[in-house]
Amino acid sequence: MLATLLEYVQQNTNLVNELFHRYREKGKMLILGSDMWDEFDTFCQENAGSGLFNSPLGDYIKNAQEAAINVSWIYMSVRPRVASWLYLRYHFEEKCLEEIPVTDFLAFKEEHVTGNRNHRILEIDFAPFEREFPKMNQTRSIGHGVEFLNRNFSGRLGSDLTKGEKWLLSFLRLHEYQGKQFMLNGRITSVDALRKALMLGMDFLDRQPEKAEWKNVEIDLKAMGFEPGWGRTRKDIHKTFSMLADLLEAPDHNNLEKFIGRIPMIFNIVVFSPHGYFGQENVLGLPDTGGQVVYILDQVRALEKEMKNRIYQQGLDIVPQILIVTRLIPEAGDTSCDLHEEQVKGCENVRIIRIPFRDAEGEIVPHWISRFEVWPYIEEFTNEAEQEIMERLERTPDLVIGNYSDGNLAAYLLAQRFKVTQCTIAHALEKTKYLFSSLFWQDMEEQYHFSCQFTADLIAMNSSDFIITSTYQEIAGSSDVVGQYESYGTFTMPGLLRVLHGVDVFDPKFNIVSPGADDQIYFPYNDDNRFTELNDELERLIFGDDVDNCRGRIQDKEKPILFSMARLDHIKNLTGLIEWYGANSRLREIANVLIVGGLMNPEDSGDDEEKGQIVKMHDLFDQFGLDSQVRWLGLRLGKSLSGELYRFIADKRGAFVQPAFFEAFGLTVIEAMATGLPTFATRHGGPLEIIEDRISGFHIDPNHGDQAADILADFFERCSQDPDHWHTLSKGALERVEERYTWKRYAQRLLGLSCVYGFWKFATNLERQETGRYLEMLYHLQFKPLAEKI
Ligand code: UDP
Ligand code: LCN
Repeated sequence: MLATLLEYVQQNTNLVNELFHRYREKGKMLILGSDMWDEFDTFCQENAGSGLFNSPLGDYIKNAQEAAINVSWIYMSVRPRVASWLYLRYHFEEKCLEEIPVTDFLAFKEEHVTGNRNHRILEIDFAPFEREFPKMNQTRSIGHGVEFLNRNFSGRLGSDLTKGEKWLLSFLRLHEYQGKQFMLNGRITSVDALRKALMLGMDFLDRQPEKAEWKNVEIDLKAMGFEPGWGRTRKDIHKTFSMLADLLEAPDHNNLEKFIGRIPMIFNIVVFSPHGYFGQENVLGLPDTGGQVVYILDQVRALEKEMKNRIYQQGLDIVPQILIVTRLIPEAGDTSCDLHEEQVKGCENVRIIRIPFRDAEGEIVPHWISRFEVWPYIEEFTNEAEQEIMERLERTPDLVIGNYSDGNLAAYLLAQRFKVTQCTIAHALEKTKYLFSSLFWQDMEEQYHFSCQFTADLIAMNSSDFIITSTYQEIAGSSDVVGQYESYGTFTMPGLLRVLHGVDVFDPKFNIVSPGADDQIYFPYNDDNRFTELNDELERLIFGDDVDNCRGRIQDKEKPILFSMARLDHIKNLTGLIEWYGANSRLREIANVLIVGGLMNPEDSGDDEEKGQIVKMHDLFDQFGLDSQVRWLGLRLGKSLSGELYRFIADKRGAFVQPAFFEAFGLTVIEAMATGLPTFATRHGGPLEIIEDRISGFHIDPNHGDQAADILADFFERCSQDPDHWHTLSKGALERVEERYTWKRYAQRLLGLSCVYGFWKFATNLERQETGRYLEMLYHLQFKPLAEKI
């Protein structure tokens, strides 16, 4: 408790002052929480017996996130618990510690960067708009927004039955498709009439033959006021009637969610994913092109299947449609990104629509551009998309899903125009990937344009009706790591804006809906239906000498293989893995390495970061003499080949390593695990949650490569003595994926959420108008001028 801390500081003035002086003596303007803790630890050892280590101050320093220091003051931010923050300052001469408002903390940090005391800056604060809005308050509820919302909403229905029932009634009248009315017709004009009609309807259905379907009872039910959409079979229609009758009698949150989930609402979906190369083949591994593409293609397949299933059960004959809207790149190399339209394989009615980026003169931008540079193009791109969407769907979509910061901004623009439900998916928020990305944004502006990106993120997060995340940590981190969304709660970009309440992780719009791995491709290594026809090709790629774009020739084919596959970005740290391996003789003795990613020649790459990694990789091969133990393939493998590759490595009792400095989620991690390959993955980001350490894989720390290499060496040494060890980990990985990461569950949940949040949007739209207006200003007055500057 804060009072205990303040009391402790008062009673131990000298000791505390000495400690804070130590921080000042470090001579840094900003100190990270981890460095504060290390210094504190040393100080406590020097002052053994002072009791400081276990004191209230110790608790706060342990949870300190950062400190800013000048000659007189030290200002600190502390995160005592997940998603809970407080700000303190200490005066060196007056020796007093006090709590301060967040604005003061941010202003103090700004002063460090700008050097001036003018604290007048645009302050962004969404809190006043949310005052009336229900919020969760338990950290374990974070990411389970829909459950909370349903409880809250059924409470509202219960407390003001007349109003709630009227909402339901008018909501049920909304649904139609191409002029065909669903659920209710004009005969039912009041809630009482609805109640009576439901009774009559159920009595009538009870008298119908077991096998009766909607078409057999349609005429009678229509006469009572019902239209299609209640169900295909007699049983289903009866069930939906009874659910509504129960709701009208006594609202209950489980029942509400189930009932709303049965209403036919989602027939057409638009999915935005503008940046990178969005294609079905030959794109994975290209710059800015990785998991997001895989995720969306698997997502739409699963969604179409589930939509068809639901529509069928609702008794309707509508063919659902999904449009993926991405960027058209005329200079598309050997990809199909120069095609205007493509059918998605394995789907009936899912298309990729490509819209070009146009410069200020309206000319099409011909080449790939980095995801950090897309901002000036998004508005026009969305305008053109709007026309294309209307031409194809001939109506507004029922749901717009945004992906990554640019796609989410496009989704905001379109959903706002069409007044439809908006879903946000971040995939990977850049803010936490780069140290001090907001405080020192100006130093990174030329390369990253975070001024645009973080503003766009704030707009999308606050405009969307619901946000889907792959893990809990993506929202609120863990006890010692700040969540990706949480980092948008409070931050400052000196000279640009100061965010007091940017996004609230307790907002019920957050829902964890984890993706899966395509089970047609990533299935267990001991399955009967292996792609055996690919064996020779894999043998050649891994061991052969007639392969283009590769380096290294593995000599000892009997050793297990340590496999990693990623884009050759700095953050993926493939070069780090090679360095750990090169320097660890135990590991080199017991295993070989296979790397898939990137290109062989830096000149072939158009991406500076990739070029740097290619050069570094070659240097490491030379430095450690790795050519007989490491194979590096600078190739883009097709999906089937990469699926079979994981299994090939598993056959040889190898393992998969994901060594990234940070990984938002990590599809390769669940792909590897789904094939039964023991997996070692970074503890920074999603894999920390995906893997249970030493049960379904291993956590490794990319900042302590020597330890990571030892963990790997220990594993292989133990497996060579006890082969069961490998099997235990393999089984653990398979079970984990089966239990948590499947696309079927994903699609069911996403569609359920779309219905509930659609209802919620309908019921509370008026309450959210102010936020909408505020966002519009943020977009036009802040975002657009910044984007135009790029
Ligand atoms: N991938 C691939 N070839 C490559 C690199 C990646 O097929 O050279 C695939 C990989 O199988 C996975 C996706 O691209 O499906 C990468 O997703 P992940 O979430 O691991 O990382 P991201 O690239 O999105 O950061
Ligand atoms: C982007 C990333 O960086 C990965 O961590 C995710 O797995 C991928 O998107 C899919 O969401």
